[in-house]
Amino acid sequence: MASAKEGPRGMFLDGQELTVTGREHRTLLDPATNRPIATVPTGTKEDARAAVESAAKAFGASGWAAPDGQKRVQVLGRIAQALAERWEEFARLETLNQGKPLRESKGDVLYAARTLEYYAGLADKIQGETIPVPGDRLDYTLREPLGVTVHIAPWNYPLQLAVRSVAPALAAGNAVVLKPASWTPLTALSFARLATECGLPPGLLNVVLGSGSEVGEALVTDRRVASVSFTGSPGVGRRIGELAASRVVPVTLELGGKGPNIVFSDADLERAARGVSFGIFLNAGQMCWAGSRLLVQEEVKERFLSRVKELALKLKLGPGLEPGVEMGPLVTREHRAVVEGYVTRGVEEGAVPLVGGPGAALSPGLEAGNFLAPTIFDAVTPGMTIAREEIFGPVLCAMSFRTPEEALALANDSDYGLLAGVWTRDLSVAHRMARGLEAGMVSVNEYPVTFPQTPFGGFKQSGLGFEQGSRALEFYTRQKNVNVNFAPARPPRT
Ligand code: TAP
Repeated sequence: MASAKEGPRGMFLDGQELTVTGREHRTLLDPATNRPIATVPTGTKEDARAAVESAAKAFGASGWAAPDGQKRVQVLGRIAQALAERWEEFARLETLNQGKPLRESKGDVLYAARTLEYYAGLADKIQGETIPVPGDRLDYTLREPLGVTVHIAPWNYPLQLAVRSVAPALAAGNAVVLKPASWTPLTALSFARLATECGLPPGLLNVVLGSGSEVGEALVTDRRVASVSFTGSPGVGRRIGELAASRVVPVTLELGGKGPNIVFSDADLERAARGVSFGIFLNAGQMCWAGSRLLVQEEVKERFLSRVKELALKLKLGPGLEPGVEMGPLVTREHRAVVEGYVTRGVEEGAVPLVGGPGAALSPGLEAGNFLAPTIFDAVTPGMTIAREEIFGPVLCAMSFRTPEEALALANDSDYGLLAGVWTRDLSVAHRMARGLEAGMVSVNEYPVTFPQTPFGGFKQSGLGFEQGSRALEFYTRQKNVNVNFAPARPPRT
């Protein structure tokens, strides 16, 4: 079990965690108390280069990329099973480092295990096709791994989002370098150790630590790196996209969101209220796919909001490791200050807090942590900053609409397009909304939801490409066309 303190940890290179002394370190803090929990070395460009070197060597020498994929099926399957069995250790570590309630961390760990299991099952099914062409020819395609793939992960789902792209990359036969977010590297390090114990050859999964601007950019610009999978903020995503474009390597960008959760008056309103509350207060709202804009049909708005308000007031805030806690702290003091800034801005621009708001009181005992009361704003208009920008905290912005057309126009009036929710009993409305919504994912009568086998990605500023699902494997392979002329040899000219 993870203790309340982890002590020094190191980078994971070439199959080993290297705890070294005499280097610059970062002290990680428990978001619930701001007490130190572990130290990790601050990586440099040289560390990034060493991680890529380790991956490049392993890609060439380990036999991992063998076309039949049998070893990959077996090893990834073992990792999936071990992670599921050891969920508690990983969940406790995630909560200690990131702050979310233990039951959410448990869900994240089991989701990661299921993702590994899913891609283990596909690792020996990566195949090309034969293409009919004229004459005595056989034309076929091969799908080959790319080589060294880089994965840059955020802090809101540290393990789950790292595994989401690492699993298909490994399943396709690549060697991986993972850079977790600087504040939340612990589960990624433990995962790399677990994978090695389960038989993953050394060098196939390297975890390099350090700042995005130094280590992240050194990885993206390394000429041995064949692809970049990035999950994080739109600004950094654009920068990574530019760097990757200058080297002509493929990228997936999973960026932000401003999810509309649209409630029609005919919906099961109790179920919808619970879904809306879950969709914004889960993970203290630190989710790209948070349902942060509530659009509710005018005739039920007052009744509906009062129920969501009741649910918000009942949420038990506290340290994620305490039993019964439903909402944990925000990840860092700095991030809490950003979210508080949005709450203040909301009031300045004329929104009305129904719950929470600037300086909202917290239960005694929570002062030392990064806790923030859930906030619900009414009287929000589409032009307000809180209606347009991603807040990444427990802040719900409510607006109303009269007709499905008006709901669509409001929902689509955003730079983002990740997940949109629709709550109705009318199938015709549900499908028409699903067609009209400018979002990479639409969920009807539950929010949020995704599975390892379904694509996850956004439109507009929410990203480029997608993760998850069987077709995500295509991103981690390259296609080669082979043409064979088998026409009989002509008799030699005399
Ligand atoms: P970012 O600041 O963008 O950080 C994400 C990762 O990128 C971290 O590992 C970070 O390292 C690294 N990074 C920062 N600058 C970099 C650079 N110049 N080059 C290469 N890497 C760099 O995001 P965040 O604050 O951790 O996460 C919040 C944002 O992520 C939100 O906008 C949210 O919507 C988005 N997000 C999106 C999704 C999906 S699936 N669309 C999922 C989760 C989060 P450091 O930690 O060292 O800065």
